[in-house]
Amino acid sequence: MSGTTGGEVLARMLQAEGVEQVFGIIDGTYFGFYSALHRLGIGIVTPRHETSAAHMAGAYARLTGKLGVCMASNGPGVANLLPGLVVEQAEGNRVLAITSARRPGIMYPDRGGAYQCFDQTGVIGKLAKWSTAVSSPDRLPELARKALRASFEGRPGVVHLDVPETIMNGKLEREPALWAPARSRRRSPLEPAMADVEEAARLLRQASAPMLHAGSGVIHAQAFTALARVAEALQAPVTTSWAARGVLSESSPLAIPMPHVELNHKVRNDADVVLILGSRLGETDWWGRPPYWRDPSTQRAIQVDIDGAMIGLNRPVDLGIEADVGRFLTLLAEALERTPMLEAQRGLHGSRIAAYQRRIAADRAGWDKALDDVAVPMHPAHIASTCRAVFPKGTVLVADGGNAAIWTMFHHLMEVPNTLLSTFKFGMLGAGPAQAIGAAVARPGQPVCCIIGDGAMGFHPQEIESAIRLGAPVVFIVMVDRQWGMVKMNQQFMLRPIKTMLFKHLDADETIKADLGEIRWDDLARSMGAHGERVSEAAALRPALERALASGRCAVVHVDVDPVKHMWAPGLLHFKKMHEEPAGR
Ligand SMILES: Cc1ncc(C[n+]2csc(CCOP(=O)(O)OP(=O)(O)O)c2C)c(N)n1
Ligand SMILES: [Mg+2]
Repeated sequence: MSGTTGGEVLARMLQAEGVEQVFGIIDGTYFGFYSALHRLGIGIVTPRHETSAAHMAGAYARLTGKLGVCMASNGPGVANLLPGLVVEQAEGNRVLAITSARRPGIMYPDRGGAYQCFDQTGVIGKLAKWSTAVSSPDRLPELARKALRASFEGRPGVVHLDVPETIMNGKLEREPALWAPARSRRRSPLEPAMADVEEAARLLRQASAPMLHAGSGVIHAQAFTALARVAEALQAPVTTSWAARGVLSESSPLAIPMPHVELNHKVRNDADVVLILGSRLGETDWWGRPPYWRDPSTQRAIQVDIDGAMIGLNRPVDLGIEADVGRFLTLLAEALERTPMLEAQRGLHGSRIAAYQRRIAADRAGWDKALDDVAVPMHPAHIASTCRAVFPKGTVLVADGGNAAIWTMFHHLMEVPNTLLSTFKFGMLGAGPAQAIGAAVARPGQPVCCIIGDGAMGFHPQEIESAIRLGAPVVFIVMVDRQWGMVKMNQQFMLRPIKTMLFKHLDADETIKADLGEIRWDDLARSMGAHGERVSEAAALRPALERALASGRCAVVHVDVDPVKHMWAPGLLHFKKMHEEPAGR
């Protein structure tokens, strides 16, 4: 007997990977694991629902570039973990889920009637990148190495290792040989071929209207500086996926913020050469297809992705490059900077950029007219605008909820890269509180701002107590319209479109189950030890937020918004269109 439990082996392997935090709820079935984490000085961050553990790990991974590890116990714990894993896989965050399982002899396959038991790898295997059950103590290090490799290879996502309670808590026969991470994985990032970098530089330089499109891959590669260098050298506009907003600071004249949806369509149609970076061009990028993007026959596409399976997935490419986006951008920047652009070309690009900037300013002026509305209850446009004035630059913002998230997106400006969290691919109401706490763990000592709908906040309000217990200074701003606002708006158009257009809303008895009762979020917050505020007037919002921030602890600001104005969020027609198959091929 070695005296070492399987759980301890796993904990040591995570320590060797540099894991500093694990998110999850404790259970006897993996005491061997979490007690070893504790002994080794690895933080255990405990939410009050397993799905929160997955979201915390995902947010932490996205903000730090590290591995996000979550854990859950067999049966109910894993069942509760599932929605979080589905979302984190869709969002593409690097999450390793470690779960306990019942003893091997009764679980795979289920003997019938086993307690707290279901086909965990069967279910998670369907939704994750990789999922395997450890079949014997001897194979634990090998399978854990495979899980770690899967975590770091290809598009980030969810990887799952299922470990029977008997292995988690039982002593191993022999002390296992643990390999350092670099002994079973590549050491350096995937380099692009220089010939491809030079070809990309040539195509982009010769373009009359080059553009860059960045997805979350740029965030995972933390390639913000290299991206800015390339955009600058080419004087090329940069569009992004919703999730990658701000990879180029939106204070740059080259940034085309996503809320300017029509302008995004225009830029994507003007461009004759497009460099696609760490993006699949999925549905929220309008599939890279006409009429939202120029026809591929007249627009050349260079696509760079860490995952070869993403290349040419939704739009054909002229030059596909499987490489680390950060390394590619650095080499491309060097190539472009070696031969500076001719003045005449710079002038041409400059006038195109200036025209885009005028459009951005005009859109913004239009949206900001709403800020003149000081009626009570508040116009929802005030909230994100006031947050920008109150929170320090670079504060992580979490946007959750239907129209609450839309209003937030249109009135926020992403000045610092990688400071925005939401579930842009999945639109998962209620992920925000856990993401916000994960962000606070990732950026200790910094406040986090979470703007959330009253429907969404109702999914996981218990995490206010987690924020208090963990000392996470999250300020939750709950937009209270007492309805499932986004869905109600859609419903009104389905039921009585003309009346909706004429009167802006239907009568109370004309909609179906779209209304909610009131929860006093400020009172609820106080009951858990958080700071609470309630505001209905625009002028009172700023001082309330300042008090919330100054409290230095978790705070909840209940903001009453006008329910009708709240329903008329900007850009709704674009999102409706986005759900339809684009006309062009
Ligand atoms: C978990 C989950 N359930 C259901 C939906 C469908 N849905 C999308 S928006 C929405 C209404 C959101 O209401 P609320 O959070 O109050 O935000 P509001 O639109 O009122 O600002 C619903 C139910 C969803 N996106 N996620
Ligand atoms: Mg609502």
